Amino acid sequence: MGISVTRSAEEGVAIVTIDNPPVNALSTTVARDLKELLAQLDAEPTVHGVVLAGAGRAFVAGADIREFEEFTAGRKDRGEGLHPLLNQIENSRMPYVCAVHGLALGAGLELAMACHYRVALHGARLGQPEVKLGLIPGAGGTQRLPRLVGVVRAAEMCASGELVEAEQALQEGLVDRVCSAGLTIAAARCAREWAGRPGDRIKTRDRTVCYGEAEIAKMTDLEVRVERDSRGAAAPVRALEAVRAAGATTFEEGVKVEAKIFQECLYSAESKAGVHLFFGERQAGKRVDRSLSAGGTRITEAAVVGAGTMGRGISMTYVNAGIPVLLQEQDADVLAGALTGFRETYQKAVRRGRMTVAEAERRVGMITPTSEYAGFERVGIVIEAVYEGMELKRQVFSELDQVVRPDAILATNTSTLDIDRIASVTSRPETVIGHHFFSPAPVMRLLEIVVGASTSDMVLAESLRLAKRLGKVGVVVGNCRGFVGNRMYGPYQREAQFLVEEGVPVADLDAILVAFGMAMGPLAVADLAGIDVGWRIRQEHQHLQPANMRPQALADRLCQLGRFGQKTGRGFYQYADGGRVPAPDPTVEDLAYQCAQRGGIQRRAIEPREVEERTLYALVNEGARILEEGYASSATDIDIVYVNGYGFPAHRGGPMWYADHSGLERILTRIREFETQLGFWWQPAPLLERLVAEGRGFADFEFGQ
Ligand code: 3H9
Repeated sequence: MGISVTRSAEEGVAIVTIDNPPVNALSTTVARDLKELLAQLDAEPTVHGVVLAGAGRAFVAGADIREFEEFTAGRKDRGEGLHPLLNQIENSRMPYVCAVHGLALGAGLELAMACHYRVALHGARLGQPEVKLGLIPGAGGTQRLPRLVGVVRAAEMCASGELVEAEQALQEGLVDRVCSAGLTIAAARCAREWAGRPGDRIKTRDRTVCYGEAEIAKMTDLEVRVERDSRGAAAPVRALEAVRAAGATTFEEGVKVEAKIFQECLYSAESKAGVHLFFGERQAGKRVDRSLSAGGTRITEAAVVGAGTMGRGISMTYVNAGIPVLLQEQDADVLAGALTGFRETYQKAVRRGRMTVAEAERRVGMITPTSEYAGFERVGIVIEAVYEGMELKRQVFSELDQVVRPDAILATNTSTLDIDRIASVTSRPETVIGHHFFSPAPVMRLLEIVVGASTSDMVLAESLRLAKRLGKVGVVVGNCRGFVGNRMYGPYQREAQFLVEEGVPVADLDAILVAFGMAMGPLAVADLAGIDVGWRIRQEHQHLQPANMRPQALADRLCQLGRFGQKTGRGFYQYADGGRVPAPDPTVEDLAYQCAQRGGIQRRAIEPREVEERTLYALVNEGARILEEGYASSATDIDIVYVNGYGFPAHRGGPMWYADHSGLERILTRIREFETQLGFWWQPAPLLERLVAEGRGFADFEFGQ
């Protein structure tokens, strides 16, 4: 780690390179060293301009996130943060040119904006992603960005964490030049050129901000949108507050507003949850022997079996990552429908300006439809995505065993079935693994990687690399029914339905959980996924249910009436004309009443608090069992699954983090009460009891302890 200075061929220009692998995080040490070195350069009369650059794959990806906890725990002093460094640069006697390649994020962009000019390499991306960590920019970003791109655009960027490509940054005024090669040379030439024109140099802080009636009106609209979309997270709204100060007051005052909000965010539970998820995601990708995890994937072509919703989504996910796909489907109509679907999706991206026509055509061309297994001998991976039935999947796997090369990965997209039973029909169970994608596959970030009894470490390591290449968060889970996500979702869904039988109207129940921060309420999700799926599974596994288990009477009744959810226009809600907007249906409330009567269930007024506790503690209790049984490597992995695959609010850190921070003792007390009031299925998980007895949390637990 270090900061080096070289002299450019352009006379009088010093090139300062920040070298703090892997992404040049601007730690307090790097900032201090940089400040000292720049002061020395300032004092050198032969230096007339400085280029700031980053070594390796990025300019600077932000402040060092690892330090945040040290600041809040009082182990390290933040001092005035990065402001002295940035002020020194901005007030320098000579021009500073920032050479941006790869990424300029958070404090990296703030550093770049304190420079007098910015030259970016094609492909670079810039942004203020702090909100994803429950923070706002804290080194002048909310004040300098509006001075370069305008208040409204800056507000959008700071509230969403969106990154912009170099070319767009050029159009929007965030960078001054874009080059396709020779970045440092181009930046040094600029520095030389501008050193000779001191009158043209404007400090970013001195640029004017336009904040008239039009901007104020747009900011008001934006605030409404951000408030609605942030699902209870505070940071996006607070980022707007800071950006607004850029329009309403001086730079110095604006910086003070920003500093106050940044400090409040830094100490917030939301920021701690954000940092927990950030490092948790990185950790999740390392659940394999280190020696196997290095290197790139060897997969250059994939095959997908089944062109239903999941098969189509998975094919597009691969193609979007640059991996061509053979798509096998025996039903000619389904296959033709899939191809039409691909074209329409990519054409839509073209219409929205997200893709060129040529790129759309290229991507459609990367999917080769086939009714046979032709070409399967070439591919490095096959992902099976046929209908969820054990016998069908076993048949597909025994066929694949005959046609694919011995070292190819055989992945199943099953969401519940036993991987080992599927693997057992092949002659190479070590190559079989679960790749459980979530719908819509190109959008949802989660990939549950399900390890069977025979799955080899090589196949696991390759799967983790592949997940990253596909832009997914791969979480390794064990082979139990429903794996991590769906196994926990069962009790959550069950309690939601029981609560409706007990008197909570369907729309109220969903609204309570949406207010908590869930992306959708559980009953709207059930309608979206199809209520019949759970109904069929319950029928198939009836023999496994304890005789005295309370039935999911309402869901069963809805299915008996053919109300399967959105696809039939009616489920827990009703949907007008094949639409997707749920409207409350009084019939369902009547049915709930009848189910309660028949089951001897008492109807009563139920507080929102109980709705939250019953549903969320059901998740937590099952999560504790999964953890104790070793089907997840850590509580953090469960959190990553829930935030990325099930719409759990990121600002609450995931269900296990939420439980730890709500207090396990209180949760256990409530679970015991539910067991007494409602039934045996609320029996507390032994791990929960143990952790409470030992005064520990899920975060402290490691399997096998
Ligand atoms: C900020 O800047 C606040 C300021 O406004 C104000 C301050 C006063 N710090 O993700 P990867 C590590 S807040 C420390 O696997 P990729 C990461 O942990 C910050 N470490 O690679 C991992 O380590 P390891 C604003 C960091 O290519 C390694 O780098 N910035 C940081 O998939 C590789 O990471 C952000 O929020 C960091 N800032 O993605 C950006 N960044 O190998 C956060 C990365 O030991 N970072 N590491 O596991 C990212 O979004 C992604 O890591 C990035 C690379 C896109 C950069």
